[in-house]
Amino acid sequence: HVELNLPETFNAADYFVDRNIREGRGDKTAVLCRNKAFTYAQIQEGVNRVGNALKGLDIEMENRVALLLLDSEVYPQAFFGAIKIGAVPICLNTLMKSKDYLYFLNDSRAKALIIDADLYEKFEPIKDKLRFLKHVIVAGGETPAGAIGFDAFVAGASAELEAAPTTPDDACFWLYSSGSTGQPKGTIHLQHDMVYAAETYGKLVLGVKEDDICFSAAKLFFAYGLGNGLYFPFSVGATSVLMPERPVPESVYRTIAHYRPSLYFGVPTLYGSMLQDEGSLDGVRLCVSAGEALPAEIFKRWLERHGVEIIDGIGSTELSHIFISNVPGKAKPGSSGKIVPGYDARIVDENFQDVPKGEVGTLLVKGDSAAAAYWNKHQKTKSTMLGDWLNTDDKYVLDDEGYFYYIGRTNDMLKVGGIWVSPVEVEACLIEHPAVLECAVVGATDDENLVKPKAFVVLKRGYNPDDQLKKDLKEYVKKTLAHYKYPRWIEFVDDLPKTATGKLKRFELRA
Ligand code: 3UK
Repeated sequence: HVELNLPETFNAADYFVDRNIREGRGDKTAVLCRNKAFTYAQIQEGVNRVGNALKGLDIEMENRVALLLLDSEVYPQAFFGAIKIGAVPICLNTLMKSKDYLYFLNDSRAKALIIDADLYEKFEPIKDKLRFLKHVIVAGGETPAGAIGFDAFVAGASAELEAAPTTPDDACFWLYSSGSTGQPKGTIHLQHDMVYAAETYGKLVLGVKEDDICFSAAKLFFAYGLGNGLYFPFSVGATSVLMPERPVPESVYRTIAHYRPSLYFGVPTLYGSMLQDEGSLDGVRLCVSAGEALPAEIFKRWLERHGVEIIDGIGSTELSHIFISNVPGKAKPGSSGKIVPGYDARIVDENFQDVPKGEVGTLLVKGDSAAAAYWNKHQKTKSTMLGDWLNTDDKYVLDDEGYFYYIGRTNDMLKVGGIWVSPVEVEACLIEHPAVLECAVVGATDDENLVKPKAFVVLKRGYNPDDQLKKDLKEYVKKTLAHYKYPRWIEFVDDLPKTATGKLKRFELRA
């Protein structure tokens, strides 16, 4: 356990933003984005203006403010602006569809939404179905009728703001977690959680320092990206490169060449595709991977080509960030590494008894960056947050040297490009297609040994099992669900393997 000794009145925006100014780093570059540099003093001014402007809309302590934003200098201002007045920002995944946002906004009862103009078209179709949302603030582009323009919103507000008198244990921000089937769960993080993750993984594993430049291809809406691109650099007055574009090899290599970051954060799928593309890593001292297991092969090829290690570590939305990790110089390819100082782990059987060393079991983790609860999901909260311990629903095995190896999930959920995909959701979508009688979705591995969804489909009578239909089915899922969820392979079958009681035998399809 790492002691934080935070004062009784504590506000994370004061800690991550104002403290940098108090400690003399006001002129240091906090954010680099679209060829512009923003100092800590400028970010602080933006934070204060956003906070005051939200207050002007009657946003009070504990009210939720949803953020649907691309990575840019607006993000830290909106995020910490809300936190500074004691309101609670919710970082929403920008890759989802309108109906997902309808759920997030109604489930959370967010009072205000700060949305990027480029994403507004996803909000438009649901705007009359929102039961609690009162204000929509649009950043960049044109301001649609009925919305408030972000620039005017902040320009009209004071640049002076004192932090709300929150405590270390007050709600600070939410993320939606989808690590089990069923609806995503609003995961409530407290004011001290980011501090704990920064003091442990951030400082003790990454060794993040004031002169570092962090660049996370994983976006800020992802718990992983939020640490990498925001609160790790801000915890020490370092610089963050924020890239609004889609993270593909071309944009990532270009951004690295342009800003020469010292720390680079990606997910395995992106490392795999970057290996197939031109580009160099000059200036990068360390690469980090999380979100899903990094295949040993990618680690080796990367080291060979770029001369830099990729440090794989496992984190979760519930724990805020990484709690088991490799460390620079001692990475074991194919392993998630060792427990991060400040955290504890156990591998247990179904009765929560520790398994003998070398045997597979469920991973429980303990650490002070864990979420307090899931919003409105009491049963899920109780089955996941077991007092000090948190059930990750991951299967792990420990070797003699204390390295943890990822074996798989205890449920059927898939990690695709580092993001959750529920096979049940993809099946429910496919079954709505007129040609589909029955279907089952499981994870299959691609050439790079990374997991992608695969669908087994039983067709209704009269439909031809040809390539055109495969294409149609893929397109159908793409346009209905978030793009990354579509099945990369479709196999037509005559029937699906079932138990005597009619339950789908997914494990047979996986084999
Ligand atoms: C899986 C991994 C093997 C694992 C995350 C870093 O991924 C993050 O959060 P999510 O809530 O998912 C958590 C689950 O993803 N996983 C993550 N990393 C690894 N499996 N090796 C890995 N290195 O199933 C875990 O339970 O989306 C990652 C930091 C913060 C995060 N939130």
